[in-house]
Amino acid sequence: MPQREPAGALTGPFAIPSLPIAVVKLGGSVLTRKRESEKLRPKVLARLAREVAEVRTHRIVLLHGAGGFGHPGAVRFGLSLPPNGSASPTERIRGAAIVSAEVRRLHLAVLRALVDAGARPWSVPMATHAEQEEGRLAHIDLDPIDRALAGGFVPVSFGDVVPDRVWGSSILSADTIAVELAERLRPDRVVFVSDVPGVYSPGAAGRRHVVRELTDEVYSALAPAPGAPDATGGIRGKVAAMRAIARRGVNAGLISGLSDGALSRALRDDGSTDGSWARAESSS
Ligand code: IP8
Repeated sequence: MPQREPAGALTGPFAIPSLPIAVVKLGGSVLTRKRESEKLRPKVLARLAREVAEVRTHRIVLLHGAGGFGHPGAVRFGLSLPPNGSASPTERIRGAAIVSAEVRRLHLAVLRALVDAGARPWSVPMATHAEQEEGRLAHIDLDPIDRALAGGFVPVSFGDVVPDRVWGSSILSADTIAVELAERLRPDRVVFVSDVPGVYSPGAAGRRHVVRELTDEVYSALAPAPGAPDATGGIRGKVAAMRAIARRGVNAGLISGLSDGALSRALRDDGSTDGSWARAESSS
């Protein structure tokens, strides 16, 4: 599928080589200890930032999740749900402000790690470029991502609390941003970096194995996951996003960021040595 050139691409000495685009989402589960509030994994973050900085085959658009900096608060204040009687509007607004501030602490740590690794990150917070309606994306302006790419930066966005026309505010997952980017930028792959080596086969407790190919059948068989607080659907939500990306004609992979070099491998060649992949479907 032909890639779209960023609008307003620079010319002359600032012209950026037209490499293919890859969207990479660093999951909150790998950057943080998701069950504990606001606990970064600094060594993992530094290594993943290096793997991103060393990419020479693609222009990277980077996303990251909220992990322990966003999900516990989002669940506590019910920000993925309609406002209800249990929290007053003022409490919900205060909750949104707290979660928004905490997620930005993680975002700053990601930007710092990328700068330290020699990359050129450019922050694009979607709270000022997106709007939701009853927890679903209603509008997103991806021009700032285009402009950052055209300027030679690595645009970096993240799952966030965003304005909601009906609920006041709600949660926008970076997985949803990834689906929108697949549609808009036509990257040659979207790589989700997680704390697991792939999607485990549904129902195979005890002798779990990683499913290599993520089909609609695999998705249907996945049960909603218990465990760490997750405001945006956990592994099932991620597989839904990967299937949506594949339907847009783009390969989507899920790999482990705890395994040294797996991200670099996922960006090389056809990228599918590790993890689980939803294969691009030919779009008509
Ligand atoms: O971790 C969730 O984003 P995700 C954003 O990409 C918040 O699903 C604030 C919980």
